[in-house]
This record gives sequence, structure tokens and C-alpha cells, in this order.
Amino acid sequence: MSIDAILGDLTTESADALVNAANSSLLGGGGVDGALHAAAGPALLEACRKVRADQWPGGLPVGEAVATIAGHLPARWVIHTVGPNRSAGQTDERLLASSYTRSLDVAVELGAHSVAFPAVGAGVYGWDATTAARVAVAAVLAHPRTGIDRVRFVLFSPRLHDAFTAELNRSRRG
Ligand code: AR6
Repeated sequence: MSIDAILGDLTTESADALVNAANSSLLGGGGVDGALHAAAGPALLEACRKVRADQWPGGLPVGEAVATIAGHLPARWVIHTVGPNRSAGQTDERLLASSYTRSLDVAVELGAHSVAFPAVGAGVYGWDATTAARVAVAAVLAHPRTGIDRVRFVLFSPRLHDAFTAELNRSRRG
């Protein structure tokens, strides 16, 4: 089982499941959400509309996760999660941890062997890099991750890459 952090673009990362930092509407947005939808093509939005109609008519709650097909992305599934919007006063770190925990729960249910995450909440939603990295790494390490061989954090900025790398190194030193 490997956990690593790379500087890169999630839309070109090959993994069984790519995690999307979505919003409750599941109908797209900016940041990594917009990039994933653009790369996946319209089938992803169509799948998200179906999730809304069938499973989450009121929208996906903060800290929850749900899977769809991945369209043209180099993955089998996209797992959509909604981080807490710190900029809007949702400051509970447990909700951010839950985004990772529930995403991994869904990945295990799907039978995914590899999962790639962005820094959920660390863009529009306003979590600082150090906190985003600490919460993300702790949540992934605490998860049983049954059947998952690789978890990768794909970070879009050197600052986030440094924060996640430092956190992983700290956790390895124990
Ligand atoms: N690959 C990897 N990371 C990326 C990419 C990419 N292609 N593009 C951006 N990031 P954000 P949030 C990074 O704002 O804070 C959306 O509008 C970005 O630099 O995408 O959870 C949703 O629809 C940042 O470090 O997600 C919601 O409304 C990280 O991904 C809202 O933003 C997360 O930033 C969610 O906000």
C-alpha cells in the first residue's frame, strides 16, 4: 500500500478513481471540479444529474461522497465529495476528514485499487495548505483502505505539494 504526493494535474492522472472537490449541487463549478468536467465531457454532468435525481435530490451533503462514471478521464470512476466551505464559516475539520473517509469508503465499495485526490477544500473553500494536508493525511492513514493499493494526492501548486510532502514525511517518522 503506497501513499504519495505529486505536483500535477488530476485530469491527466490515471487511477481507478479520481476524487472531485465538488459542491453540493454536483452540477459543476470552477477549480478542479470544472477541470474534471471539461476533461470528462458531457457524460459526467449527465451522470451527476442522475445522482441528484435518484440519490441526492437535495444535493450532496458536506463530508459525503458519491461515485459516477468518469467519461473521457483516465479512470473508471469519479468520486465526488463536498468539503466544508471554510470561507463561508464551515470550520469543522471533522467534515474535511469525512470527505476523505467517505471517498475511501466509496472506493472500497467499488473495488477500486488506486485512488487519486486533489487537496479538497484548499481552493475556493479556503482551507490553508498546512491544515488541508494534516487533515487529509490523517484521514487516509486512519482508513482501513481494504483492497486499495495506492492513494495519491495530486497537488496543483508547489505550496500544497510541499505541505502534503511534509505531512507524509512526518507521519512516516511516526
Ligand atoms: N488538478 C489538481 N488540483 C487542482 C486542479 C487540477 N486540475 N485544478 C485546481 N486544483 P477547488 P474546493 C486544486 O477550488 O476548495 C469548485 O468551484 C486547487 O488549486 O477546486 O474544495 C467546486 O464546484 C486547490 O488546491 O476546490 C466548489 O464550488 C484544490 O484543487 C468549490 O470549488 C481544491 O480547490 C470547491 O472548493
